[in-house]
Parts: sequence; C-alpha cells; structure tokens
Amino acid sequence: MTDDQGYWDTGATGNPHIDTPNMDGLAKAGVQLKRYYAAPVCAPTRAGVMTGRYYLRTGLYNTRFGGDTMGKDEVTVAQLLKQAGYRTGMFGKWHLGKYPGYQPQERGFDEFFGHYHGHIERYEFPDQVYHNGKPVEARGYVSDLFTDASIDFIEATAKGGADPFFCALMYNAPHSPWLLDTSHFDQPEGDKLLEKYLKRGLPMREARIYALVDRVDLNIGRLLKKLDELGLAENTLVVFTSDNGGVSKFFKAGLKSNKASVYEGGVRAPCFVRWPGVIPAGSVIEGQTSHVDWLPTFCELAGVDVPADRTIDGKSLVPLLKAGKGATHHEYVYHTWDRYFPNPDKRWSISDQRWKLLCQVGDEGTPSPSNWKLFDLEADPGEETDLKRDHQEIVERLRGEFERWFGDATEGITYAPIRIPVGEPGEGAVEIAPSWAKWEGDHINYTFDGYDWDTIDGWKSPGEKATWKLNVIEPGRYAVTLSYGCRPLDAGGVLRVSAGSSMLEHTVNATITADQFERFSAGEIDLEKGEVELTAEVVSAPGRELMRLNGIALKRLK
Ligand SMILES: [Ca+2]
Repeated sequence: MTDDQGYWDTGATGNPHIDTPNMDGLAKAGVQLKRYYAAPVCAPTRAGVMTGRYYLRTGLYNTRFGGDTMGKDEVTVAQLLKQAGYRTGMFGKWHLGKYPGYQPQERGFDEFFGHYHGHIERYEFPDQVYHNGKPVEARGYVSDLFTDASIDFIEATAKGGADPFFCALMYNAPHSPWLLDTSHFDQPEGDKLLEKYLKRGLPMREARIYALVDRVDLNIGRLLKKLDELGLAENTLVVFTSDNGGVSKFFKAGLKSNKASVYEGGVRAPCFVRWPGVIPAGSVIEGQTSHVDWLPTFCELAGVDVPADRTIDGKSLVPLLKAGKGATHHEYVYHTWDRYFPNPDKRWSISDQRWKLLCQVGDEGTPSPSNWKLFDLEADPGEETDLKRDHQEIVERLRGEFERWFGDATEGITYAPIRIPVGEPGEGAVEIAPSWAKWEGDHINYTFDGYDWDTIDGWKSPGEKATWKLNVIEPGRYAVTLSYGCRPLDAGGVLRVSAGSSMLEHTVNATITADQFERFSAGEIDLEKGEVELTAEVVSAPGRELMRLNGIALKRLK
C-alpha cells in the first residue's frame, strides 16, 4: 500500500507521463479493480483494512489530535491470520495508534518496523521510526528501508520453515513532504528521478510526487524479484493499492477532485492483485469494491472465520478474483470525512453500481440539501452533471440508506482521544503530545508544523491552560520533563503542571529562539491510579507568550 498515490498515478490506469512498470506488471499479470474505494484520508482507510469495518465503527475519527487511534477491542486481520498459523509483519506507516497497547506489535504483528504518525519529517535517515516499540536510528532512504525490512522478513520466514506469511508493506510515500534522497554525493537516485520528470515538463511539485511513486515502484520490483528467487511467486497473493485519492494534479484520468474529498478523485485508488495460475491475467473487475474487503478476503483464503460478534462491512473478494470479473459486489459504498468529529451532513457520499449521491462542502460552507449532488457514474465518471432534480426518488433512496448506515456505524461510540496510558510495565518515559490536549484561554493556540514540531503557544494570561486525559496504570511519583522553546525576551514566566492535588511550578528558561526546543527537567508530581487529568497552566508570563510547549515526558521513579 502506498500513501496518497491517486487512482491516476500509474501507467496501468492510463497515465502516460509516469513510469510504474512494476505496478503495471501486477495489473497485467493479475486483475485490476476499476472501482476500488479507499476512504478519503489515511488513518480511516488503514482502520478499514485492518478490521474489515468502516473506520467510524472502530472509534477512530481523525488523522491527528489523538483521534487517529483504533479502539482496543478491534480484531485485526493480522490477529486472525496468526490464528491460522501465519507469521505476520508490518513495515512502514501504521497511523492507528502510537501509545503502548495500540502499537502494531501488540495488535497481531510479530514484527513491526515503521512509524506511528500520518507522516514523518525526514525520508532520508527517517525520524520517528520504531522497531517493535523501540526507537531506531534509521540509515538510508525510507522506501528502501521498509522494502529491505519486508524482504528480510519474507526471506527469514521462508528459510525458517514452512510457515505461511502475511507481509503488510505500507509505504509513507508519496505523502507530503515529498522528499527524495537528493544532494548527497553518493545518493543521486532521487535527483535522477526528479530530473526525469522535470524534463517531461512537469512542474516541481508534480515531478516530486511522480519521482516518489517511481522510487516506490523500483522497490516493488525488488520485492517481486525476491519472491521469484525464493520460489514463492506462484504461491503468493500480491495486492497493490493506495490509501486514499491522489494529491497529484498533472494528470487526473478524468476524475474530479483529490484526497480528502468524497468525489471519485478523493476516494478511488489503484488496485491490482496478482496470483499466478489462480487470478486470470489481465482481467478487470468493474463492480464496486472497498478497502474493508481485505480482511474477509484474506480470512477466506487462510481458512479462518471472520469475527462473528461484530459487524464486518467487508465482503470477500475471492469469487471475483478467481473469476477475474464481476459487474457487482457491494450494493452500496459509503464515505464520510470531517476533520474534527463524525458528521453525516458535511462531506459524505453513497454510491451504488450506477448512482452516487454526495455532499462536499469546505470547512466554511454550510451543509444543506441544496448542496447535494447526484451523478450517474456510468455515463459521467467525472461527476460533472448533477442530476438531482430529475431523479428525486433516487436521491431519497440513497440519502435514506446513508443515514441508516451512519446511524448504525456510529451508534453507542464516544469519539474522543483515548486516555494516554502512563506507567505501562517495562516502558520508559511517556511522551505526552501537545496535539492531544484540550486547551482553554484567549491567546492559547495550537500550531501544527509537523509531528515533531507541534506546539502549544501564544498563551500568556494567568489561567490559560491545556489538559490531557491520562490513564495511569502504575500510580506513584513521576519525573516531569518539558520540551519547549522560549525566546530570551519572554523567559522567566511560570508554568504550573498539576494532576489532582499534586503539582509543580517551573520557571521558564530561555532557549536560543522560540523555535529551538530544548528539554528541561521540571520536577516531580504524584499520579494516582486510573483516570487522571494532567494540566499545564500559565501562572505568569512577562513576555509575548509563556513558551512554545513541544512536549511533556513523564517517567516513573522507582
Ligand atoms: Ca494517505
């Protein structure tokens, strides 16, 4: 699975400007799913892939702010395949929870090497990369590293005996910040690829995205070659797809809009599946299929039952794959996406095999039935002509079914960040992310400049505060370390950190500039067992702002 690669970003889906011979080769040797749908954004698709359920059922509702955490009661496809004797590995972007208890190696994967967040800041010598819960100092370019880990995993499994394997290789490319491995004298690959697409007339942004896809394609080629060398190609199902609509705009294959929208360009993804001798080569499936279909598909192939105690939205693709065709599959496919909270009115769609009803309003827009649009996808895949006025009965049928589905998918679920687990046995310091706070005050502000650089800033009046919800597993005394920037003119303010009746006060130090973060030991507090609110509050701030708070770390003292 790639990240933000659009339906149109492969040769096999009609793009004449991009070189993706290995992706195209999978389509040629297998089947192409023409109407395959991801969710509009990253984490929702990943939750659907892992659980076979639409993401709203899993408690996940956002890509940031702690809303990108998949509920602990979910059963993953990796857990199920393990039951069937598979060795399971996950390499690359997870984006379904970063705290202990929510990490891939605790959710059914024997091996995890990758990152928890929606993106990372560095692709060469990547940051924020972990191996089975431990931070890694990674060397090399990110797409190569994740491929290397997958190859090593497959090779070790093959050589270790007869165990079957499930390898989830989930590249973070070509997601922004669109970094190639350039400028190092001994690593010219990225420069060469970029130059190729600039010479083809693409603007810089588009050339970068294509070069990133090209770089993934080269790595897919390495992986497939390894399957050949190990004699595993004939007996391995290979799925290639992406996690939402594309961000590139140079060539769109006639589809409308991009990632994060519910138009086809926001939710259709390329999808090719190869299984030599089983899936007819060069075949095409026209029926609408979904990212929630993988769990039941893989379970059927592995001979393991899907969980019977919950709704599984996905439907096994095995009959379609084996036939290499299928004009129908899901009666309805549903999409909804809002940045802050599940919303059935703002940005949503429902499609059957022919008709699609949607509403797509921006953050400032007011959702209302006047914004609804009805398209005939057979005649108008580019969603240009709104037929709402001519087909009121279809509008009512589709909206009624969407409302039924939304009510069912969200019933009984409270959408809020999980309580941050603190004091898990065997764990080091817990990093409390600024983005997970609820903040109050006239000046306090949250700034997202990337996961390493998200900060709470602007706060200056006494009483302005940020609060985090913790779940303290091991009560006791904890050392508090603060990471922040504070321009010298603003230094000398006082921050109070408290939990229940325990608190400490820290006098803010100057750093070289407000954007250079340093870590300072702030003292100790007592945390009681169970549900605890941790608060950071302005006591006094003499300057423009108290500080730019970049993180709080809690470490239990023995
Ligand atoms: Ca994505």
